[in-house]
Amino acid sequence: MKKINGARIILEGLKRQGVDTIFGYPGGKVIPLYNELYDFSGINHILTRHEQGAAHAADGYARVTGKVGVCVSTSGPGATNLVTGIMTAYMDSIPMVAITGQVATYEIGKDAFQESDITGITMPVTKHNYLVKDVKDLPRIIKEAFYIASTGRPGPVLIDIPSNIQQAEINFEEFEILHNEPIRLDSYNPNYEGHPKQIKSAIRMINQSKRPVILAGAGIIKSKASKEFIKFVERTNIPVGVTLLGLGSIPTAHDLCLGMLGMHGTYAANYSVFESDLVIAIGMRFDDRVTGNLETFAKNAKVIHIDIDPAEIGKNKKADIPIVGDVKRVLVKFLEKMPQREKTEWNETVTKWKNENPLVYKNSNEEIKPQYLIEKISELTNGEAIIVTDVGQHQMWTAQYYKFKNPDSHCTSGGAGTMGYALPAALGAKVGLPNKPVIAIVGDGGIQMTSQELMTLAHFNIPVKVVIVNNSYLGMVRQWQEIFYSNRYSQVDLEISPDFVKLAEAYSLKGVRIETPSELDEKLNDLLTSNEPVVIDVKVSKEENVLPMVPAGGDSHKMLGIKGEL
Ligand SMILES: Cc1ncc(C[n+]2csc(CCOP(=O)(O)OP(=O)(O)O)c2C)c(N)n1
Repeated sequence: MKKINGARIILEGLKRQGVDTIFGYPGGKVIPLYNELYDFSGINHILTRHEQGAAHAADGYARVTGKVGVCVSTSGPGATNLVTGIMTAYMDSIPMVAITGQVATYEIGKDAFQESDITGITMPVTKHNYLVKDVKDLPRIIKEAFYIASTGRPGPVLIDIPSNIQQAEINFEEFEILHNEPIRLDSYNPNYEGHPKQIKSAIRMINQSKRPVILAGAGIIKSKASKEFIKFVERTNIPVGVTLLGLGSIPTAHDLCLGMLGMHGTYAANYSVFESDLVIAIGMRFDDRVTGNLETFAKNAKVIHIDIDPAEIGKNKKADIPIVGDVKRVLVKFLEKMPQREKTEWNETVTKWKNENPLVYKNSNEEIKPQYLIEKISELTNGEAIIVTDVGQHQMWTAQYYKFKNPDSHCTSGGAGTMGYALPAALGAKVGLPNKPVIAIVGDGGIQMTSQELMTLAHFNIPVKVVIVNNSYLGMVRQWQEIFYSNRYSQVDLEISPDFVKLAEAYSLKGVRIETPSELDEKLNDLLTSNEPVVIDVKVSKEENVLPMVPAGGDSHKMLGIKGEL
C-alpha cells in the first residue's frame, strides 16, 4: 500500500494550498522535509542566507501577491531567527505560514540539542500557532493554518513539526481522507459584512458633517478595495489622509489626496484631521505614529471606524459608529446607498492648506539631497514600481516623495519598524511578481543588517535594484539626537562602513556609486531599467532631516519644520 510521510504531507499540503514558492534554510530538524523536497515537483525553494531573510522574503512575497507567504527553518536558532520576521508580519497583518522543525516529540522538554519552545516564543506575535504531535493531524493543521493566515484580519501562523512526525508514515488513502475533511473552527468566525444599520447611520452622519476627512489605511489594500475606495472618495468629495501602510490605496496625486498622515505627514493631512468634525477611518488602527497625542487628535470629530478586526474598534480612539467588516464589502454597500455629495467650502479650505504647505526641501547642485533621489526614482518609474523600504529617514522620504499610483506597490515595516527588512522583502516581492520592477530603498545602516541576502539575489539572479541612501549615519536616530537631545550624536556615526560597491562585487553583483546630482541624472535611469540585480550606493547629504515632524506623543497639528526647515 502506498505510504506518505509527514514531510511529504507538508509539501503536498502546501501544493494543494496553491503554494509554488517557499523561502527557507535547512538544518537538522527539517532534514526529513528537505529530503522530500529534493525530488518534489511544483514547489520552488529559495535558499536565503539567514532565516530572518526567509521570513521577510515571505512577507514581501505576500504583500505584493496577496497570497500567503511561506518560510521554513530548522528548530532552535533557526526558528528564533524567524521571530523578527514573524513579528514584523504580525504587526502589519501579513498572511504568512512559518514552518519550523522541532526536536522529536519524545525529546521535547529535555533541553535537547537545538530545542526551543518556538510556539511559546511566538505566541504573542502569531495569529495562531501549532505544535504537531500526531502525523494524522498534519493535513488538517496545514489547511487550517492557511485559512487562518489569510482570512479575517490576515496574520502569520506558525506550525512547529517535530522531526519524528516528519518521518512518521500513514497510508496515502488515509492522507486523502484526512485532507478532504472540511475545516471546522467553531470559535473563529470573521465578520465580513458590515451591519446595514450601522452603514445607514454612517451615511446620515456623513451627510450631516461639515468638515469630514477620511483616514485611509492598509485594510483598503488588503481587501483589494482600492477601486471601490476611490469611487467612495469621489462620490463623497471628502479629502483623504493616508497612513504609511495605506499609501497606494489612492494615487498620491489624486486631487482629494492630502498625502501621508502622522509623524512625518503633510500639514494638510494632519491639520484637516485636527479641524475636522468627522473622521472616517477605513482599515486603519489609529497607530500612535498617526495620532500623536490621542487627547488632541481629531478632538472635535465624531468617528466612523470601519475595520475587519473588532479588537481594533475603540482600542485607541473611541468610535461613534463602528462598522466591523471587510472594507471592500462595506464600501460596496456604502456605494449602493451613498448619494453624490458636492464639494463644499471645507474642500476649498483644505485645498488651500494643501497648496500653501506642500512638502518642501532645499535642493542643491553640489550634493544629492535624499528627497531629490526619491523624486527622481518616482519620476523614472512613473510611480508604478514596487517600492520596498527599510526603516529610517529614507523610509519616510520615500513615503513623502514617491508618488504611488497603485495599491500593492509599497512594502515597508510599518508597525514593527524592522531595520533589515527591505533587501529580503524586495527579494520576495520580485520572486512573487517577476515582471514588475522592484526597488529596495535602504539606509547604510539597514543594509548592513541583512546584506547577506545580496548572495540570494546573485544565486537566483533576482533583478532587484538596491538603492542605498547613504548618509553615513543612522540617520533617523541622528535626527532625533539633533532635535531632541541637543546635537549629542551618540553611536550613530557610520562613516566606517564597508565599500558597498566592493561588497556587491564580492557577492558577484554589479555595484555602482553615485556621488553628485549630475551623475544621478545621468546614470539612474539605465541602472533602474537594466535586467540584472544591482547595488547603487548613493552618497546623499549627511545631515538632512525628515520634515515636517510631529514630536513623539505631540499634538499632531503642531508640526515642526512645515517650511522644510527647523
Ligand atoms: C532592528 C532595528 N534596530 C534598531 C532600530 C532603531 N532605528 C530606527 S531608524 C534607525 C536608523 C536607520 O539608519 P539607516 O539604516 O542608515 O537609515 P537612515 O535613517 O539613515 O535613512 C535605527 C537605528 C530599528 N528600527 N530596527
